[in-house]
Amino acid sequence: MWHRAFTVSPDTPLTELIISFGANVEASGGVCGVKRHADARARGVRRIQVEPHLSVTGACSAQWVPIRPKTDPAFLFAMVHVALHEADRSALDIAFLKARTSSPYLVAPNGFYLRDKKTGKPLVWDLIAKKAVPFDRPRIDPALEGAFEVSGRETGPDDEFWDHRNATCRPAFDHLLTHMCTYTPEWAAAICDVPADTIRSVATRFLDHAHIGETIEIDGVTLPFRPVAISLGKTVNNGWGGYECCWARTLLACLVGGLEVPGGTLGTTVRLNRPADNRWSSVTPGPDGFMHYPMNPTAKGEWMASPASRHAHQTLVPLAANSPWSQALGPTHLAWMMQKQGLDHLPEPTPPDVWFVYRTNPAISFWDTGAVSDVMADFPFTVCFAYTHDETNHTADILLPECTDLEGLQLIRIGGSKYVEQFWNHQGFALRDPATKPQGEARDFTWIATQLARRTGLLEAYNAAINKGAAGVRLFGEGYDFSLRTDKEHGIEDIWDAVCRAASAEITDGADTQGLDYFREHGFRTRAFSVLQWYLYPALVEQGLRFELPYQERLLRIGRELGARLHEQGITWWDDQLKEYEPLPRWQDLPGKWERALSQHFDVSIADYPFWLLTARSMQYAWGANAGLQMIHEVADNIAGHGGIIMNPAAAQKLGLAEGDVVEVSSPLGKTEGAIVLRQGIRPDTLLMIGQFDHWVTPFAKDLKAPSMNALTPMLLGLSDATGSGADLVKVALRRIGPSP
Ligand SMILES: Nc1nc2c(c(=O)[nH]1)N[C@H]1C(S)=C(S)[C@@H](COP(=O)(O)OP(=O)(O)OC[C@H]3O[C@@H](n4cnc5c(=O)[nH]c(N)nc54)[C@H](O)[C@@H]3O)O[C@H]1N2
Ligand SMILES: Nc1nc2c(c(=O)[nH]1)N[C@H]1C(S)=C(S)[C@@H](COP(=O)(O)OP(=O)(O)OC[C@H]3O[C@@H](n4cnc5c(=O)[nH]c(N)nc54)[C@H](O)[C@@H]3O)O[C@H]1N2
Ligand SMILES: [Mo]
Repeated sequence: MWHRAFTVSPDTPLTELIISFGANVEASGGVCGVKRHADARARGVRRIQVEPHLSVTGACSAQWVPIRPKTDPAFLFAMVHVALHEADRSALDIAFLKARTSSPYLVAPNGFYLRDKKTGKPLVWDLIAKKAVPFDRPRIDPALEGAFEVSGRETGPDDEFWDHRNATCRPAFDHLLTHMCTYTPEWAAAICDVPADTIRSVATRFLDHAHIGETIEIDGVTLPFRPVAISLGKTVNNGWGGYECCWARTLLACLVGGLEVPGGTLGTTVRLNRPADNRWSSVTPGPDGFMHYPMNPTAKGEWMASPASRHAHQTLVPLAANSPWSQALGPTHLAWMMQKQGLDHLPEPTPPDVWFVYRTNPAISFWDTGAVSDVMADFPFTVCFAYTHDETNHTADILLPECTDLEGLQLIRIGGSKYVEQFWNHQGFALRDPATKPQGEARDFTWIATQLARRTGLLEAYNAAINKGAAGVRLFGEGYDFSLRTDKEHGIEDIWDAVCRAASAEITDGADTQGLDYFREHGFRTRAFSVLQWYLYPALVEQGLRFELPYQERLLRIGRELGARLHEQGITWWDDQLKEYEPLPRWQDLPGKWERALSQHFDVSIADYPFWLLTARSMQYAWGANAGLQMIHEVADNIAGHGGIIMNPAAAQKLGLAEGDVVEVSSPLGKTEGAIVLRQGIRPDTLLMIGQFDHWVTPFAKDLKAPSMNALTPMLLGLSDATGSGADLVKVALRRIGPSP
């Protein structure tokens, strides 16, 4: 829920209704996603696509709801309102709310849970004994609604506490009821530019399809069956508003008991809550009956005052945790911004002595690509792995020509429940075996890595890391050991042969140990993976754990602590972000937040920039990576939406613009140009540029003259939310500069 990325998926094979807020799965879901959704449609699933432009996903959905950009939280809050204040309580899964969420926990006067003085456990009001008892007391019936006179201890940030005697406290669920009271469909209609009836009917359908009380048998185990799910796309779950959307999406799932159960909303890849091999093993007990989450410390003396990364992710974002993945989270743009100007009370920024670049092209893909390119051009020493000339490796001191995917050797883990829309009945390994000889001087990545290790004197550590599993499989286990000798250099095939043997052993519990030859002959090797493991619910029940919804007490506490730590250090530039640490999020004027940030920073009148500019994935393009392939261009050209700036015909007519006209699109930051593509499937106040183009070096792609929003989208502290994320959208103006060529 908290880190807002793509680790959530509907249980597409079983669900009946998917409400998608800008999740463009028919373009972005990969082969599996597209197949799963096609199969689901054949089964009669209904998908409602809520987004400002009609994506290919919207085009093959049952309904398209053209919402105003960045107003999704209002729509979702109104759905919560309908569930709580318009529907009968029997539409909700009360048993799930009582046992699997924080709904019954009593909230004390300062906003933290009321706790048992002796054990520190949160208290609930037991309707049977008519008194407050610890949440985990057996055979109780905890109240969800009402106000109760209770005594106990409330624990705030930094070990602050308050003892209460006969204080009036209400359960978290009751606080939720009050909190959502004013967020009616009529209220949301004005914000989202969507009729109240449409919002109400989407909410009602969601409740109607939830099948409260029904069960389904999965691998011999009876589980709840709740075939409704909500998915969020990358412009919705990122940037300001992301917290509100993720909270409301996950809360709606909880209200109908549809979180981590068949048909409902599921997590996928484990990124932060280690170990990552299996979702069940990431479920361990944390405080107060909730799952453990490896929050970065915010307590006095434990908080990381001096950041270990250039974007200070552990310092600024407790939720980023500290797994190998965590560096990719947090406000990564701060690292680029600070190269130009440091931030008060953080260490003086320094450029990297050596910058390694692998499979990324930020000179095209990042925000404010002009500024990013300037910064990288100044780096003292840049090394790029490369298979083609591109805009980022253009500034490299050394290029290491690397095999493409068809030329290199690698054993890859497959199956299980890894990645969005990827849930399998099997798991195991597949071999990527060279289909052709490398071109020119290109070398296999394994060879390059081994040489770098040897020539830098890191060979022993490098081999030891491979033995420990750095190549994807640990080379030793019970009854087998294919560890490489650490003191010598190993060949590409020797390394992968050992990995293949360990993989065979891992998958057969040590019975088989065939190597590379086996995989060359068979291609892959798998074993059964129980569908039961798609769902966390059984693991939660077994350990008696809950989801911390609706009320985010932990977030409130760490937010206060983080604020205290930052202020002790004199840092006030993160104050806006600190406000996001609310136990129950409130609506804030998000479109206005963008408009204010842009007009203040660039000192412009935002009325001069009347359009929202958005972006969307193209199924044919893998980011900007294959934009250099003629064949991809040919295929993409057959799909509507490519090659220009998507605009609504009515809006174009007002400006005297026609299909194919070349226009200049300018934001307060910068300009680009392209041809107008007229489509009814976009709001009149919105423009869209598909993908990430603007190439000026990459062969072939540079001749496409396809526009990108990235030169127009600024990196602004004010547009970074508390997790450091931002969204790909900006306000722009249009000016005709020529007729269609
Ligand atoms: N306009 C716009 N910009 C966006 C987005 C958007 O929707 N619109 N989306 C954003 C998002 S969510 C993301 S994740 C980023 C992604 O942006 P990036 O991470 O920059 O991804 P790519 O453009 O795919 O860059 C991959 C680079 O790796 C190279 N490459 C590919 N395969 C290999 C290989 O086997 N070996 C080597 N050595 N190199 C290889 C390719 O040539 C390419 O230059 O873009 C962001 N930027
Ligand atoms: N073929 C292919 N697949 C990919 C990728 C790829 O490059 N190529 N990249 C992968 C990666 S890294 C990522 S991050 C994912 C991204 O996958 P998605 O999250 O599906 O992202 P997009 O396709 O960019 O989705 C953009 C959609 O969001 C809508 N949108 C924009 N702003 C708003 C808003 O304010 N509210 C609402 N409701 N909708 C809005 C747009 O109309 C558009 O339809 O795709 C992954 N899959
Ligand atoms: Mo992404």
